[in-house]
Amino acid sequence: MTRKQPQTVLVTGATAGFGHAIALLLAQQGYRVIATGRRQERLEALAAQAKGEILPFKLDMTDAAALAALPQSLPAGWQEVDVLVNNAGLARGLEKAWETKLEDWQRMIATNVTGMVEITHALLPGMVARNWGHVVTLGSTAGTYPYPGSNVYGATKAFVAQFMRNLRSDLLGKQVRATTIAPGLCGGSEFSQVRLGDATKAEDVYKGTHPLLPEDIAQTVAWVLSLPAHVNINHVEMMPTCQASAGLAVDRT
Ligand code: NDP
Ligand code: 8X3
Repeated sequence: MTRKQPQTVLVTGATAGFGHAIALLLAQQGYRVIATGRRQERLEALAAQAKGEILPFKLDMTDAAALAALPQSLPAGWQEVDVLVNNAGLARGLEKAWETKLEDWQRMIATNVTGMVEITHALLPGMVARNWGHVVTLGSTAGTYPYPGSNVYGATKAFVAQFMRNLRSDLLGKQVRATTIAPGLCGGSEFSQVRLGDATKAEDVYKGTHPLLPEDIAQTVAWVLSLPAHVNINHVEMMPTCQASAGLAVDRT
């Protein structure tokens, strides 16, 4: 199977962190990139900065009507999306389950689960009809390894991992690939600031560590896309060398 060139990629959450780095790298590599997010001015700045073609397209992942209107709402010439990078997402809070705000749980589910499946539902039929495509979704080590305060965030990422495995099952026999990328500790993005709502606390998360960086995630996305069309990377779990699973906890009180 020969690739159509250039490929059109839609990246969600391209205004910051991973999505920003993914959009820049893919544009530099010759992909036509549709960069989405809520902060329009950031999308414009990204397009201006890119060494390649980036279309800024404002999109709120909690706006079901806007997601359902895809791909027809994209400008002419941009409606055949070959690659969807489901990156937009967030964590809110690190409290124990009974101390959390319900609205934080609702927002994580609305963005990481509902928005992600709705945009996939909108774009996947075109890929299948053209028999060409790739869906790459950002999971997390939090979807596999439990930790205190992860409660709903980790559960949304477990949903991502299983949804993507199930997509692979449905896509058997189609030239449409499905990949989860599940990173661990990653700095250089707004993730901890959004989660904790406090710049100092967010900085402390990475103190004394050498975390993954958004560019590492971007390179991983570029790698899974670049492989020959018959190769599907199902799931990539990645951590910095300063991080590892530390076993089960025991209460000795
Ligand atoms: P950032 O906070 O830096 O970026 C998140 C992006 O998601 C922003 O561009 C933001 O855009 C977008 N976003 C959030 N809510 C919405 C919404 N309602 N509609 C549209 N866009 C939205 O986080 P990261 O880059 O670190 O995280 C990216 C993904 O990677 C997330 O899914 C996260 O869960 C996952 N991840 C992060 C890890 C980390 O340690 N950083 C590790 C493992 C996974 P805007 O606000 O402009 O709308
Ligand atoms: C982000 C990684 O460990 O903060 O998904 O949950 S973690």
